[in-house]
Amino acid sequence: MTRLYHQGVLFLQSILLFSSTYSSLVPNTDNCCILDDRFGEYCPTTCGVSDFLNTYYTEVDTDLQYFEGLLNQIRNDTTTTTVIVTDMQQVGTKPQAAPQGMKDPTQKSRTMLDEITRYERTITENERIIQELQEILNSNSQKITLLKQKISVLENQCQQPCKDTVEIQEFTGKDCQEVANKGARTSGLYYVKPLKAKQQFLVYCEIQPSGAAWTVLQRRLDGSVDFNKNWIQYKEGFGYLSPTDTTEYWLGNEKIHLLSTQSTTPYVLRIELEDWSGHKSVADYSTFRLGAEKDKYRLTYAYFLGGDAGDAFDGFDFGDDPSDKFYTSHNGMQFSTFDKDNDRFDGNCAEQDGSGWWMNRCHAGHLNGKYYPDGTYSESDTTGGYDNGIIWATWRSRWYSMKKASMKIIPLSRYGDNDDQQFSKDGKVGTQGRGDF
Ligand SMILES: [Ca+2]
Repeated sequence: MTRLYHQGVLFLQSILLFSSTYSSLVPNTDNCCILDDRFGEYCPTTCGVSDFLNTYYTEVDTDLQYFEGLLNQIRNDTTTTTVIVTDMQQVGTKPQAAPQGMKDPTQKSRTMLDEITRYERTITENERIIQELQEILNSNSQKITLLKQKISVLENQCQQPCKDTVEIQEFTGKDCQEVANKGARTSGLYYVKPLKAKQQFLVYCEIQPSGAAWTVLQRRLDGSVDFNKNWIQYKEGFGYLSPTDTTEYWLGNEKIHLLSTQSTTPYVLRIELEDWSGHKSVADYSTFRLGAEKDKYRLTYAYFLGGDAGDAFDGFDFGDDPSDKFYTSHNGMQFSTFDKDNDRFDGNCAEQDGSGWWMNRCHAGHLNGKYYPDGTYSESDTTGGYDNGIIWATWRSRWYSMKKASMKIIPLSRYGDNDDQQFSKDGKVGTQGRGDF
């Protein structure tokens, strides 16, 4: 189209030149600028030119309109091209804004990308959780396997006949002495049934080679049992009996009552002590009896037989008050626990000292007290500043707690058969201790 446009322009220029240079009737190259066969053999006159123009007017007008159309088209194309070039330049220099029609799809794409990213994160997190759960599952599976193995072992054990691991001797009697009288010669656990007892119960019998047999009522040796118990617990007994007598316990006030009052034959009570240096001592009391519960398990005995531990049950003069000895004696005292105050004190001795005992106001001998390793203790070690250890004031200070202590009884008739009497006949009493109540 560009070539046709130029041809049209040259043609118009030729016509205009011809009109302005017409001057002669004889056409030649000098006077006729246009020698065109369409004008014949003459130079075209004004009319000729007019006819010529009229003849070609329609054609020329058509051509002109055609050329005008071409020009408009070229102009539009040029404008479009300019816009495209400008846009391309802008694209080269800065981000091209999305056409209006592209905004929604782009926004949708971005939203979709955000969603995809979010889902990817969720998937990653879930994969991590799944891995953790898998590890827990594996751990639990291992535990289950171990438990199944243990169950299998236990099932095999359960299919075997039940066997008591604690050896209980076959002999029985109303007390350990009767057990020994029937032939028992081995110390250990025996069932006894005092005359008034409704049922038999287990005790540790300490049987001497001579056949004399002690029934053990109480034992302290390592502090493994808490002796701060209530009335019912002291009544029924607590702690643990063992075939080797290596555990701590209180046999129980009701059992002690049944044992000690079952016949006219009096019992001897022996107190055995050991300090933290390994020194041992005893204190024996004749005709020991423990009253019934209705009399609050009252302690009575006839007299002090002897023993190098001294007669702490008779009280001790601590030097604080002239009445010390009277108010720390134990013969005739009822039993007290923190929940049953039967003492002679305005306060509650059992509660203050954390034990059950035949409290007066309060004590000179106190074998159910708190266990203090190494023995020596002080007011600052206690609650309220009370001497609450395992005390025997006629042998050691009130601020010295025994390493071991025990209480046991034997019929007076067999008392002389003891193989291990540890005191002289005059029952020499130690005086190094000081205590209070
Ligand atoms: Ca009281």
